[in-house]
Amino acid sequence: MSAPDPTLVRAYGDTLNDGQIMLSFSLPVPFGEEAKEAARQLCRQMGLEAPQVYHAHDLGEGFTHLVVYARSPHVVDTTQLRVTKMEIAHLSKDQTETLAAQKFTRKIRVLGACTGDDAHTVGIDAILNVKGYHGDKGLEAYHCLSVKNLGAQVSNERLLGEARQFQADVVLVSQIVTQKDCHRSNLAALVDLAEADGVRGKLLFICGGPRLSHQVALELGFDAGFGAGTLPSHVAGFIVQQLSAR
Ligand code: B12
Repeated sequence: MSAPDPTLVRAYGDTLNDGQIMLSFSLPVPFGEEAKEAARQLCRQMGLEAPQVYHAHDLGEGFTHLVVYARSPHVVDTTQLRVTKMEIAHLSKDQTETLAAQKFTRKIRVLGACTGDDAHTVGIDAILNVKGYHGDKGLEAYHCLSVKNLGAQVSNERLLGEARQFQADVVLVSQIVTQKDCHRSNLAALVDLAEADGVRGKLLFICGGPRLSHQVALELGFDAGFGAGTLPSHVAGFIVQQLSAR
């Protein structure tokens, strides 16, 4: 097989450069042939070729869930991509502890919460709880960190109030639900509130969630953002390196 051309990258389905992609979506159309044809027409309007409905499922109440396989004729030149990435080394727990011992005489105080209406605590717990995630110990296991986890559905006002009381150095915010972009508005509102309270520059603000990236976090006024698959050691290493540099 010849090497892929990085200037002409297409989606890969069965063979290199076949442009095949799979889409999953729901339509407010009752389950049946009309729903499948509506899905195919939508795909053609998106510029996709030869759409095939691989799966259709009756969601009830006049809705259908569909999975469509289709060919995209478009290409991406990956040599021209400019992506904002975290320019920081990934340290092991021991390396982070050693750096912190050299740089700080007290524990770094980390306050975490899942904010707004969001009740998904598994992500923030994976980062903070001592047991951690994927065999990687959580921030509570670090000697250099003192951690407080406020849990779910914490308002921005309460989070900043608790940050003041706890004398936090770092605020960790989890946003899992992204319906109607509520994660963006909620995170932006926290930054506005922190600025109004005069604490934005004094604390390290970090957000995370499966549909967040470092780039989006910076756009929203945060210091960093972590996405799906983040390990606690990524976050601990970032915190200690970032605060050491300040
Ligand atoms: C478990 C679950 C629930 C549980 C949550 C229990 C709990 N205590 O957390 C329950 C049943 C309560 C629930 C409820 C709902 N859920 Co739900 N839920 C899920 C599910 C299946 C798994 C989420 C999870 O635990 N992932 C595992 C963790 C480890 O991964 P993670 O969250 O991505 O976290 C990692 C990273 O993102 C990152 N990270 C996360 N936070 C942070 C924070 C910081 C600071 C950092 C550094 C890193 C970081 O690190 C973590 C480790 O790597 C997802 C689907 C899915 N497969 O993701 C839907 C999902 C998130 N839920 C969804 C929805 C819609 C809901 C409801 C609205 C359903 C309803 N109609 O009632 C409610 C909302 C309740 C509310 N008010 O929030 C949607 C969200 C869609 C969207 N785009 O917004 C999803 C995606 C399902 C779907 N496909 O539709 N849910």
